[in-house]
Amino acid sequence: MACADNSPADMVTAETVDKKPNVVIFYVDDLGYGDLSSYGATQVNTPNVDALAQEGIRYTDAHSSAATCTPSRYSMLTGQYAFRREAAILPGDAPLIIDHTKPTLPKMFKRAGYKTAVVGKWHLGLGDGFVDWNKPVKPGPIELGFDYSFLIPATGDRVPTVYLENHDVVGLDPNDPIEVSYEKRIGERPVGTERPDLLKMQADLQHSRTIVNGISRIGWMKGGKSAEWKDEDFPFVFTDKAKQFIRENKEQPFMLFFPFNDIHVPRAPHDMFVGKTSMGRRGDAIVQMDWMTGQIVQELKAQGLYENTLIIFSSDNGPVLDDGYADGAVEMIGDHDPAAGFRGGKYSAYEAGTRVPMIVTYPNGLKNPGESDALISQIDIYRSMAELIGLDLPADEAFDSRNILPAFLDANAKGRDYMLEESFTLSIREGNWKYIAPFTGDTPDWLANKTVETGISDTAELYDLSTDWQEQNNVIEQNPEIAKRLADKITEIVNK
Ligand code: NG6
Ligand code: CA
Repeated sequence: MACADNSPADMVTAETVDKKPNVVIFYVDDLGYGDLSSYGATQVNTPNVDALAQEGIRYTDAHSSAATCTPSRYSMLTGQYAFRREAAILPGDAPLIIDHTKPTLPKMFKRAGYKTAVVGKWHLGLGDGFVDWNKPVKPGPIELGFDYSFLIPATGDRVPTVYLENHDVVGLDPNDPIEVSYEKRIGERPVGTERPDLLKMQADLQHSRTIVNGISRIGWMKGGKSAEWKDEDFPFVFTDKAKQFIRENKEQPFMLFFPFNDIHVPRAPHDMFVGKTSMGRRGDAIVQMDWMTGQIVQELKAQGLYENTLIIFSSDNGPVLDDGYADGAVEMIGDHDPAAGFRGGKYSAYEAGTRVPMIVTYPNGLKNPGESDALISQIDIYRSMAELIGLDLPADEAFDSRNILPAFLDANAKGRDYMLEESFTLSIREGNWKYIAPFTGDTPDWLANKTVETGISDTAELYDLSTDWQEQNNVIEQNPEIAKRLADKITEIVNK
């Protein structure tokens, strides 16, 4: 991309344009297709994200690769389907589920000379067996190819409720070591079941163990008092770390993966955002997430990096209202539809499980902004970004990922012709056909208490989204050949 004219001002531009683009991935947790004002929400305003949508490409058929967090993240960072690793939602003391001796998305960026960072929620496991939080915790993101990491080790609702910076728990007092258990109660801290009076919000049994910062969590934790986080500080802590990484690496290309805690439970937005919507904590957490996005985009602009940065904004799975805490999400929802009419939500094989907002901006490189209906899976970020930064990957690296870079740069370009979706079962899209494989396996006990429609059935389902985008009429009996073709396609992918 050289400049025709070489006046001094244009030379500067040419230099910036020739530098490889930075890549920033904003990854919201549990944000539904209908949760942004740029995707039709009216009860919540998301001006910062909407500005990205206005300027870049706004996708209407983009998908997380799974309907829950760990598998979606696994696929994004490895370019392989999570079922190959049987990656399901992980406990907070689980070992790292990505093989750190194999290629990963951050290692791929490093090969091209990038600095890489992850700032936010991890939930991919840490260590290689039992984790001693008082010693350097590894392997983890550093071993996977991130030069810098600042993390919530699992999720906001799981112990340990401490930050992990690179290999170490931040602010830990060696005289007050941390211990974590997912089996039995340990330590002196009160638990939710016994001390509901201490709680900011009541929780289901699973989330009623150790209380930290007035919020009961999944699992028990002992010690580590000086290292405890305060959930309300998240928006400042994480944006500060991200901004610092951007400033420190502005001279060379970088990749920043920014997985939010918001709008996952427990939702505990800072006072600055409380009451900003009529929807209570869940709505206010969306506003907080939008503010954080704006802060980081502003930093990119302040450093003169925005034009040459490709931003991907998306979510790890569909929406859920009640995910274990009585935080008013259900009662205060009003007319808001977090799934924008699509069936299901988080955990579900129906469309709302994985059809999420996705926005791409890249002022120096977008060929065509606007609305795109390309079929896209986040698993394709791996190979598409490799193409963007000029790497030719061996066939066995990220082998489930597809290079669909044109669809990331041009609102009129085509995406995938078919796409696998993971939930408790597997589904597949081919154009507007949606096939859901039958499922007879086990599901976690708590799933029965969720109001989400899982889409699980012991018989297969087929929907024609062109006439039935809400997946109401199973047309499998009328279309046996199509169902067979799609079932065979799943088998082919599974056996690849
Ligand atoms: C479930 C939790 C839920 C949430 C989810 C992970 C229970 C009853 N529910 O096990 O609250 O933490 O895991 O969400 O424990 S995800 O977005 O990270 O996949
Ligand atoms: Ca999630």
